[in-house]
Parts: sequence; C-alpha cells; structure tokens
Amino acid sequence: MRRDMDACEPSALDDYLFDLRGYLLLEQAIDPGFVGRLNKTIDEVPPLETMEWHGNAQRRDYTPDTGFELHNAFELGGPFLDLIDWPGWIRHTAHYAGEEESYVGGAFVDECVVSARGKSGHHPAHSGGFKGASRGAYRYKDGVFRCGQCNVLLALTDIGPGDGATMVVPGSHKSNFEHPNLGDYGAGDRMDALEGSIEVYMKAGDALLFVDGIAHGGGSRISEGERRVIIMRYGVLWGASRYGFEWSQELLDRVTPEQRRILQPVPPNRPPSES
Ligand SMILES: O=C(O)CCC(=O)C(=O)O
Repeated sequence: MRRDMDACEPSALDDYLFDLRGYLLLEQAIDPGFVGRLNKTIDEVPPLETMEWHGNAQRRDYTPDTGFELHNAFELGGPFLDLIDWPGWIRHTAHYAGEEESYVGGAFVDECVVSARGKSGHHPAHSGGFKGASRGAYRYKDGVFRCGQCNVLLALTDIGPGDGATMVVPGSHKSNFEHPNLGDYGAGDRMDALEGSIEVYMKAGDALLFVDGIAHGGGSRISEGERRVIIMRYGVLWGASRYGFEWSQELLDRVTPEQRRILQPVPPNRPPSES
C-alpha cells in the first residue's frame, strides 16, 4: 500500500475475525520502498543507552529482554510522519478504538516505538481478558466497537520461524480465566510456554493489528541478526501517554492538520496569557 492510496475500510470479514480472534494481519500494509525509507531513518539513529534521549525520542526498553526500544519515534520525522495516519490501518484503528458514533469519536495515538531485538530476546507474556485493564479492553456493544487500545505492529524485517515472532492467544481478549501457565510461572513468562499461543509470521511491510487486551508478547528469538518492528498504539480520543511523553511543538507544527488531530486531539485549553 502507498501513501497516496485511499484509506482501507474495515470489511465485514475484518470485523468478524477481529471480534473472534482479537487480531488481524494486514498484509503489505506498506510498500517495500517505504519499508526501506523507514529502515534508513532508523539506521541513522546514533547508539543510545537505555533511558538516553535522542531529541524528543527516548530509548526506554520495555524490559531487559526486549532489546532496543525507542519511544516517541514519530519525532524521527521523514517517513515516520506518514505513519501517523497511514491509509493501510488508520480507518481500522478509528473503527475499533475510536469510539465511533459517540461524542468523543476520533483516533488518537500516544505511543510510537521502534523495537530492534537480537538473539535470545523476547517480550514477556502479558494482557488477556482476565482482570484486564480498561485501557486495553475489548468491547463490542450496541453495534459499535469500544476497544480501549488497538496496536499496530509493523514489520520492517521478515519475521518467520526462530525470528521471535509476535505471539498471541487467539480469543483471549474475551477470556474470563487467568491462563493456567501464567499462574504457574508468574509475570515475565516467555510467550513460547503458553498453551494456545501462536506465532504470527510476517513479511516486511505487513502490519499486525490487535486489541491490547489479547494475551500477547514476543516469542524467543533464536536466529542471528535482528528483528525490527514499529509499534503504534491507537486509542480513545481522551487518552494520555502512560509514561508522560509529549509530542514536541516542532512535531505538532510540522504535521498536517489531520495528523495533528491524531497526535493531539484535545489541545491544552489555557487562558490567553499562558498559551
Ligand atoms: O515485541 C513483540 O513482538 C510484542 C510487543 C508487545 O507485546 C507489546 O508491545 O505489547
């Protein structure tokens, strides 16, 4: 899919599968040339220690096992700006997590993370319907979706067997029970150990769209080299960053009005002297 194409509308089959499984694989959501531009921009990021800043982006690895993770990555500019309202997924995210047909309808994105993971890395299992936070909850009621957060995980490298594919437990976004394996091993489990989990293999350019409330994580990588993805978290209009990140004024001034509405749907409301 290219930037200049019309936005994809979620189909009846998308709705059916998203409701049933909690995720969709959007094949070739971005075209190979654009994958190359994103990778080139990432290659130009200098080496960073965890918690070190690069402009208004910060390396902040989710866990010691997840590897390099650069937050606020829209701040890298260039092709990253196009991702904010990319036609391959923007209608899906607004449909599932944008409170359609309500007084607070619209899309909002609060996280954009570049993740580069090497051999033996993984992202521990988390989420699932049992005691799930409202922030990531799955809901469908009265003919409309009301998910708290819908993630887009965009592959920048091919991710096959042994590469540490993202793993999900299909249907677990509606689960009323704690996964018994998680009960045995506690938080921090490798996804690979979870009965019922599957690896989602992807080609560079594919996007995995999933409700945050599905049990998920990153499988153990045994291959050499690195797995590269970009994770974007879209949610309700009135949401906020869980880490306190803010988009820089420079970024807000640079993007289109439509993109700005997604980055900052509710601009600060201050008295004139303070604005
Ligand atoms: O790295 C992955 O494959 C999974 C990422 C993940 O679990 C998350 O971002 O919540």
